[in-house]
Amino acid sequence: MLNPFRKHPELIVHGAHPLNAEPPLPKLRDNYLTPQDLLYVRSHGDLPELDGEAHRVAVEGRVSRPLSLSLADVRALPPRTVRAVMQCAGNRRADMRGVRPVKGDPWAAGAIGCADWTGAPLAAVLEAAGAETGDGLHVAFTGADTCQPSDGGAHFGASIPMAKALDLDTIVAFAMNGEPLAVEHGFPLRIVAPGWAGVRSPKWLSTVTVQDRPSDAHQQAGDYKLFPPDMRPDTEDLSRGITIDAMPLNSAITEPAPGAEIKAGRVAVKGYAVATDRPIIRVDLSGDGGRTWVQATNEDHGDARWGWTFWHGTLDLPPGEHEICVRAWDAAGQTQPALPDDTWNFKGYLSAAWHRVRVTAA
Ligand SMILES: Nc1nc2c(c(=O)[nH]1)N[C@H]1C(S)=C(S)[C@@H](COP(=O)(O)O)O[C@H]1N2
Ligand SMILES: [Mo]
Repeated sequence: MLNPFRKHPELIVHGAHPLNAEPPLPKLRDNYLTPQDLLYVRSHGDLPELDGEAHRVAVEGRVSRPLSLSLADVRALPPRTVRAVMQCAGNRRADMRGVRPVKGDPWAAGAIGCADWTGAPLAAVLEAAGAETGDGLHVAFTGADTCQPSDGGAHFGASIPMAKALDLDTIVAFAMNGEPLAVEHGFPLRIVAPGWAGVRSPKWLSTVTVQDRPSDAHQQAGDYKLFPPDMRPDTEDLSRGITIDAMPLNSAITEPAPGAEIKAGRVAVKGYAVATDRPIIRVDLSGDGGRTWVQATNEDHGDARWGWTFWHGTLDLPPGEHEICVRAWDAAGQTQPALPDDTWNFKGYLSAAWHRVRVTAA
């Protein structure tokens, strides 16, 4: 079913139309840079198959020279490669379902990946268009896809504030790990807004508009908001929602798998941790639900401001049932909440409590 889009056959498919799928966690942990066929796919509508030569991106709004850019035009600008995590605001939502029901697909911890993205800085595109760049302005994007009626029905749209747009690491990307973007990842051009929820990185980019307010599109104005814990679908009040931009500190166990039956003794545990633009300074592992902890080993990947950290460790587990937990710490000394209850919200966003995996040792 995934073959037309060359995705890995082992992806876990949450829905085929629109296509939403994530890789199995051990596979995700095999490569520091996620191969494109393993990157999760989050879509709200169709997957447009655009013509790489004919497609144009309109750059308009508060600009003195409106542009109609081809892929070749973007490739002609000085290229920039940014190592960055792409992560859905709904990553790990499944963990919140145990607290109370949540809306949306039950993503496990695989709605994330890390890649070398190559493109032109969005700032260079804005400069070529003679864009106004004052504080308070926003850069709004639309994609060529049409969202499901439940997702607003119109073209996908989102925006970022001007300061994020001018960060040289925010790019109009045409390649992932040196390969052209695949159809499902936005061919020919997408935005990569590093460290921010994936929704701020529109795929199949078709318009870039400089304006004095955030995008009116459903994905910006009516969705991807963090609501307070007392709110329910029938009391939804957009004015009490916080726009989700930067992603929180998070970590996950990729091995062993939930429910695994393992040999008692020294048990190898592996996973990832991520903290937007802060380094991960430590990762702790517990084999007893968080009563006692040991330190994991962070693997060295060089300095990548927007990258993730792979870690591994061992736990001594006697025969019996165990709850393995992980928690990461960032360079500001912050760590994750213990329970999904601590941050539960009815849309299941920013699920970042200690990741817990129950195993049986024999
Ligand atoms: N045009 C368009 N861009 C989009 C989306 C979409 O449905 N349409 N989904 C967004 C969301 S919510 C996420 S998490 C990322 C997912 O990117 P990926 O599918 O390449 O992993 O794309 C974002 N950009
Ligand atoms: Mo997302």
